[in-house]
Amino acid sequence: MVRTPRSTLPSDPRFWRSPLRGPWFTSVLGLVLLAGITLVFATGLLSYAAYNPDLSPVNDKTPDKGLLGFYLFDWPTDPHWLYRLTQGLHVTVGITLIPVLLAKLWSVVPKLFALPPVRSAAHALERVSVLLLVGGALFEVATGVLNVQLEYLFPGSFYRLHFYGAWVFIGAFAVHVALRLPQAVRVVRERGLRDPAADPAAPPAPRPAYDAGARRPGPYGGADLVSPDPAEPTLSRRGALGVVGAGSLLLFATTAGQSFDGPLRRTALLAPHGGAEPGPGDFQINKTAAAVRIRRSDTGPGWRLRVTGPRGEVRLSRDALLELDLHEAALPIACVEGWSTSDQRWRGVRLRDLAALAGYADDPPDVLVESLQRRGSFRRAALRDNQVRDPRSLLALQVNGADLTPDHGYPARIIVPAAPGVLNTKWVSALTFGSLR
Ligand SMILES: Nc1nc2c(c(=O)[nH]1)N[C@H]1C(S)=C(S)[C@@H](COP(=O)(O)O)O[C@H]1N2
Ligand SMILES: [Mo]
Repeated sequence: MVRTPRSTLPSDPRFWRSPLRGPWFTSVLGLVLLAGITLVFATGLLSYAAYNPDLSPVNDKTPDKGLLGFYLFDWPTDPHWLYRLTQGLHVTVGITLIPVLLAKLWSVVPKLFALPPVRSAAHALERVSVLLLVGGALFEVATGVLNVQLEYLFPGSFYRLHFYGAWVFIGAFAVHVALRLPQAVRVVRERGLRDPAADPAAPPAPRPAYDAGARRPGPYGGADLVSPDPAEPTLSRRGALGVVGAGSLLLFATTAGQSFDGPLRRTALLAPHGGAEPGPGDFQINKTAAAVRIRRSDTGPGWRLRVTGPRGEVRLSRDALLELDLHEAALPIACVEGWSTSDQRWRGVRLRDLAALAGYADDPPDVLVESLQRRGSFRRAALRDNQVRDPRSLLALQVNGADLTPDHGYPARIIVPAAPGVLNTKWVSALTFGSLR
């Protein structure tokens, strides 16, 4: 056999010599991504709905979303661990998919350089959609990971970037799936999860001829990714999938612990948030009182809770609140960043009892919650009537048998079943019932 001289131009298919590339490898990775990305997108949409963005501008980070809010619904309060599950999946599965995404991109990278760059109008459209697909995927991973790791990197703008980026990405993803799914399913159906190249009894796969005339464009104009001049394999395709899987497993194992307490949490090396404090408040802290400049004088004996409704305003000291009917609820904190706690034993005044104080005896309405925190995001949040009505929704004064610690929101904080941590306002100073109707 006459060896052609090695090519140095990436536009030449012979430049790409890895024997791993081929439709089987790309199809298996593609099918894994199809399942995983669908889950990550769906849980991402749920996360947005869980913020109650349609209830009040204080909750909505993307007020210009227009039709993209078509699916919003009233986020339920049952099961009480709902957001813990959906957001834990969103972040953990998203991170676990990173090696699969990178391997998939690597497997198709020769197409990026294929010549001619545009063969037809349809091909041009397809290339634009692939640009949005790849760019969108990398953008969503980057903004998501950076938000978890360095939450101050995009003050306020993370939600906009990640939300609109997700819609651009998913549009391109839908087009891509429609074009490629039949082929991927066929390849994996025909060959199963066993790479035929690894099976000595299998007939040799047909080698595409790469002289320009004989090069048949595939159904979408691309060559079939198999190197015409492969290097000696050092790893089988299944072995390569194993390496990708091991990478994913490593990320999973160093992320998933953030959804659990105890020793498991210490395995969450990639989830840097929330130092716990010793004692009854021994669970994650998102932002400390010092970090958001809560002053001791703000939370001392002079603190009053303002409860407002049609009857006007009531002011209550902490002692006065402790005189009211106190109730317990076992509820977790579940943050948008993916970490969560197990159920903690909260004790405090029911929101619906406070609504009654404000003049809504039978039919508690929405409420605007304000913190005494002066700067920064999440110092105000709106809760929907179904959340106010739930008997487990509390203005908590104590947790796990002791007063709240300053970092967990002393003198009083909100805790609502199934809601994202963002709605569990700490250092509460005012509740305004019915203002959002
Ligand atoms: N006032 C105020 N309340 C707040 C926040 C905040 O920044 N300011 N952060 C929220 C977020 S994002 C989360 S996840 C929870 C975390 O509660 P924890 O620190 O007690 O675990 O508090 C919520 N309450
Ligand atoms: Mo959070």
